[in-house]
Amino acid sequence: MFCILVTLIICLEDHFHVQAQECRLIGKFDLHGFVESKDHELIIGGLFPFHFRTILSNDTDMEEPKSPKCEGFNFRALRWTRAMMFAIDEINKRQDILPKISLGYQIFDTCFTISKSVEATLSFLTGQNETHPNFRCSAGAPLAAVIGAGGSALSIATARILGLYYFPQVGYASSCSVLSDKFQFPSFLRTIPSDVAQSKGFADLVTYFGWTWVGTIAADDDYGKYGIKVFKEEVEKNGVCIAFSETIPRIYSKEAIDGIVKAIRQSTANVIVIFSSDIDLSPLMEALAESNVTGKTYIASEAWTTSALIAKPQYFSFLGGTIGFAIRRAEIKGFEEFLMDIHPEHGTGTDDLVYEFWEEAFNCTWPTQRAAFYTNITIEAIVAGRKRNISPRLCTGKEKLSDIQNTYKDVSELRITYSVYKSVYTIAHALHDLDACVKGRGPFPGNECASLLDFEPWQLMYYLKNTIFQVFTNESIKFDESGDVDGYYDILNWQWHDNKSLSFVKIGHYKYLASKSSNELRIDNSSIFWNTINSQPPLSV
Ligand code: TCR
Repeated sequence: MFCILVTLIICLEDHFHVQAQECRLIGKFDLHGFVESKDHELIIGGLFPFHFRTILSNDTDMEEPKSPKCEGFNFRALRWTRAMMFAIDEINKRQDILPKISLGYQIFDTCFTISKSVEATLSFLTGQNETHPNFRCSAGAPLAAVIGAGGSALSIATARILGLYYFPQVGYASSCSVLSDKFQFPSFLRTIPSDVAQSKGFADLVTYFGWTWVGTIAADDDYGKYGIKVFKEEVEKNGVCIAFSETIPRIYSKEAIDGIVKAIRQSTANVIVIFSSDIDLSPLMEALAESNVTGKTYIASEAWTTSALIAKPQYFSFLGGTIGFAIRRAEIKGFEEFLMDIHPEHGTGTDDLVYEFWEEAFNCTWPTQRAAFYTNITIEAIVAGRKRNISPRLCTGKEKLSDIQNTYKDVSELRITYSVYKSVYTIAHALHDLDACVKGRGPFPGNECASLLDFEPWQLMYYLKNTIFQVFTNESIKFDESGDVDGYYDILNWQWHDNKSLSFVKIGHYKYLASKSSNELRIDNSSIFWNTINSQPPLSV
């Protein structure tokens, strides 16, 4: 992009007889992603964390820096991505939304890191790779809007760039309260409620049970820090005191984790509020499992309430009885079949994510990728640019998804997945409204309309902000002036059945309407499982 810009500036400058400078390409992105834009008229961009982290490399100043590779396959994110594809498919088949055009997608892996998300955003805007659409030059399919980027820290970084162009971005999981600030993030909307609602809900919950002495733990990112900040402000109004306030480090540190375990053990507070993503939280849970700290009740923020990374049987002795907030859930008809219809050899052939999925899910190695590493039991190697452990077993391609348990195909708690689905529909409805504009009665200067295949990003923004629609659940979706939806949460309680399985039992709900400043907490006390000696609500005073 810079190169093109510089060239343009040079042209202009030349015109004014200023001396031209030379321009050259610096650095190259290395993005993991895929695109399905053939024969489509408009593209929707997507950002998903297919991997949990980037691999730390010891870069030196002696060679050209490279974009890091990623590791740790995230099955849940693949399910979210498939929800985006599913929704696009559905819209393309429907006659009542955008009947005249078909949508495609372009999706990148954020690896749960800011740097990768920013790389991908720049790619969206510049279309650096030839096969990628470039919304600035309308050859090929233009990019209409972007969905993502997962965690708030990533969305904040990408929204700052997209905001410069007023380029529409719809978040499906970024709930941090700062994203409501339209001075900073003018082109950001989301289908997940702002955490202001959740933090207020936690405060109401704590007050409801009469707890006045609680501990807090936050992930070291915008989500954790702002979530706990608002929670503290709210509870302090009600006279609740904070017993301790810990932060989970971003980069694993045994001392820091042990310090948190110690704080939990030594504190007399029996109720602990944790605002963190499941990924950041898992080392702490691992340490708690080893330390035998019991008798505490945890309040879970939405990001780990139903996570398979945390809701493990081996954690139940100390995590049973957890109470968590969860965003709306839906059963999406046809989605399970769509999820099951995945195979490395049935795709476009270029999509190594599906190969990686298959290898991770079945703990085998795809023959063509493995060839060079035939003999060792597990060797760390670079396979298709990825550093990972290689299984000695070869995949046959005949493995059956129906034979295994896997987070990817688990459709029992479609919440963020449903939010992704709604994000796609938000964009489709806005595009549809844009197209329905009646000539001479449009909202733009001179009563102009925008044209579906050649609009400016801000023109779509207008329609996004004003769109109101219903999805199959009869949920009605509309955005307030901050780009936020109403806050609604199911309140779930972790219960154990027959010593075998864990279930998330709905024990109530919380509603918060920012516009009306109204909130409603409903709890059915009798259905709660408390992990205390007398099975009564814990005392934390
Ligand atoms: N908001 C978090 C990220 C997040 C998440 C999740 C990540 C949410 N829910 C579920 C993984 C799974 C809620 C944020 O950073 O804003």
